[in-house]
Amino acid sequence: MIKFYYSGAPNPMKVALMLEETGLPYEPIPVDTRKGEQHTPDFLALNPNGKVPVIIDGDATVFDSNAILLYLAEKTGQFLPANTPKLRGELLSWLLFVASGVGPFSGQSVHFRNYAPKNEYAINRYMFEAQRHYGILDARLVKQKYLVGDAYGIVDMAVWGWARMIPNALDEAHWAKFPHLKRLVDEISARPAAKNALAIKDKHKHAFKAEFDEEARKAMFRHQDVKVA
Ligand SMILES: N[C@@H](CCC(=O)N[C@@H](CS)C(=O)NCC(=O)O)C(=O)O
Repeated sequence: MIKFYYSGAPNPMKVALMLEETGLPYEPIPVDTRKGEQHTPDFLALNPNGKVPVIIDGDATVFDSNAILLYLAEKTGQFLPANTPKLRGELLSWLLFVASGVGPFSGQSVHFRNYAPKNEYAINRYMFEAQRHYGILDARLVKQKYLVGDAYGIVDMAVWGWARMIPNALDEAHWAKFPHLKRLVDEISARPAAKNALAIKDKHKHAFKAEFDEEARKAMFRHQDVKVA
């Protein structure tokens, strides 16, 4: 049974989607990042980066959401394009584009728009970059139904994790700029696996802290208490 360390945030949710899509048996284990559970020695032994998601599968411990997607796809042989050099190249390029661009810029955009002291320069930079990345995905989806190959796969799942949060990273009105991406996100959100992924915490009665109070800020924004610059 795979152990799945998770919260309801975008990166764990894309892995939840993949676990549900594959039908692999898994045990979800809540990590309440607003209470600082990601910084305990036991959790850091699984992921020294102190973030969710993580999975344990037998003697394999895998952290970082896109690595986990690829691991599970290779384990099951599902949600991967045909194993040709052309499609393998596209898979790696687009998966890492999501990992290194879409996720981090969206995350910083959410942070500066919603949590940081108001800084117009930072807000504009991260919204610009998030919007630019989503525009690249949208342009690709004009030409093809899914991001890699001709079938739904792990890159689509990786994008779903973040793109469904576009109203947070940009704002609701920005959806109008990405009609093809919206079509993909809506299609995935309608799948039973996506509904099950988003319902894990209710199904298992996992109560995550709802308030974003001082404890949560200290757990998640540790730079506030450390002078680096
Ligand atoms: N590159 C990592 C990023 C993971 C990440 O940022 N996870 C967030 C939730 S989406 C988290 O654990 N935040 C808690 C914290 O930063 O303290 C991945 O893709 O898994």
